[in-house]
Amino acid sequence: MFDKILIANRGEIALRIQRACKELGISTVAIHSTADEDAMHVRLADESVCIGPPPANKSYLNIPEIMAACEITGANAVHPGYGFLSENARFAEILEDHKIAFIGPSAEHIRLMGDKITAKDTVKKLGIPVVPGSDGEITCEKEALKIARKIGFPVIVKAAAGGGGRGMKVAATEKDLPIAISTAKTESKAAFGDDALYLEKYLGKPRHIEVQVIGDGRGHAVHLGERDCSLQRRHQKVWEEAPSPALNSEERTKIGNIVAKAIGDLKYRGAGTIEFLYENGEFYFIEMNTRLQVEHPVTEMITGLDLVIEQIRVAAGAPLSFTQEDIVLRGHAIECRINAENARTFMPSPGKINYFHPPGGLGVRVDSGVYQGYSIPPYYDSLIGKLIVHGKTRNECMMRLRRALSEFVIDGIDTTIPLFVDLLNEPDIINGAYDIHWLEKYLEKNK
Ligand code: MV4
Repeated sequence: MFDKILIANRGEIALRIQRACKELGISTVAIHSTADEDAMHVRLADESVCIGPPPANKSYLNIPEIMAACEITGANAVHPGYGFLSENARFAEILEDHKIAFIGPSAEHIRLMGDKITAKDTVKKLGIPVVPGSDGEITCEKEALKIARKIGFPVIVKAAAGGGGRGMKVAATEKDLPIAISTAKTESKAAFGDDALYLEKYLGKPRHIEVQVIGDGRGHAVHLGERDCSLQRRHQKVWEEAPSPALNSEERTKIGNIVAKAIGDLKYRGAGTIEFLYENGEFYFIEMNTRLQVEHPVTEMITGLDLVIEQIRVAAGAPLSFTQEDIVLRGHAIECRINAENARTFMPSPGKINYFHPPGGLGVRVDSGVYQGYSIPPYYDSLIGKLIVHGKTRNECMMRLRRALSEFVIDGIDTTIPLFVDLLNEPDIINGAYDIHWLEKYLEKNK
């Protein structure tokens, strides 16, 4: 097992990883920018290293500085958290070259899934259902049109280097296809330096349902059920819940077993998430994330597992401490992302927190890196915490969530807390009857 882990991240996730390290008796190294000298992740770490100025590309994305921090502290593993370097295959490779463990999958698996065309091709061959489409890169307009006619309009053009909603264009009819292709190509080249595109049938009203997996790198993998992340705004998740209100237990078991088998066959090591669109009772793979996700706590709440501890164990070469039969999904969990943003306009709201009172009680978890008196710097994303609530049933969970939100006080800055209070009064939310477009439509209606 590792004796010292460097955490290459900030905010709530850096604290989350430190907690797991402490429970395993592993000492922690925080890295931070000059903007984060007063951050909680720095205060709570055993050691800390300032690695650069505020902009992320000079600090949290600065690989040479992070390697130097590993060297001077003698860290023998790095946990990247989410965002920043968490899906950077080159970073995983450099660490490997320096005999420092990357707490995540192999560089090869990160690279494989980072290219959305090779990812889709790989999982399809492993038996995971995918969205009908081009079976690889589209190389000319004529060929694209032929495929589009075959699968039927509307179609969506996606960038191989994209993901998370970047570089996508919908073509409603034949005449829209050339423009969709050329703009997607130009945008993808500019954003990623890669203009490879692929084509898919456009699904109109799907849900976003993702399956959590963990593999030991030797062929054993288990699934930990799904999360429904359909409530998004501009490709940012806002509310996540497990289990999905849309699935029955047969569907859950079926897709879970397909995914676990595939990920085992890949000899995947670490935690991963297989993202699907779900429509009319069918699952369609879209992407795989090869990192810990923001919303992992809802899975922890219904499984009782500590996903970060399991990530650390498999990264150290240990087998999984459980089998599929050991996993029991219990009750219901919902996560609300608390952003330092205005709840109506979503304008960022950095600044000083004058008063901070988090909720507590049975079934309530708050993962946050902020504290009373802390000033949120303007340089990073606006997630300042997550409220995660567990209950025996979805209804109990929502009652508890209302109660927890009513206790939560954050003064001095705007937060997204009032949005969740409103959402919990919406019949569609109460009934779990929402798709990926529901939230944007709701926000448009209630402007
Ligand atoms: C789609 C789609 C409809 N049909 N693919 C957006 C993010 C990226 N991960 C995939 N995305 C989509 N892919 C097909 N074939 C609609 C979306 C999409 C979406 C997906 C999940 C959650 C929110 C979304 C919002 C708009 C579009």
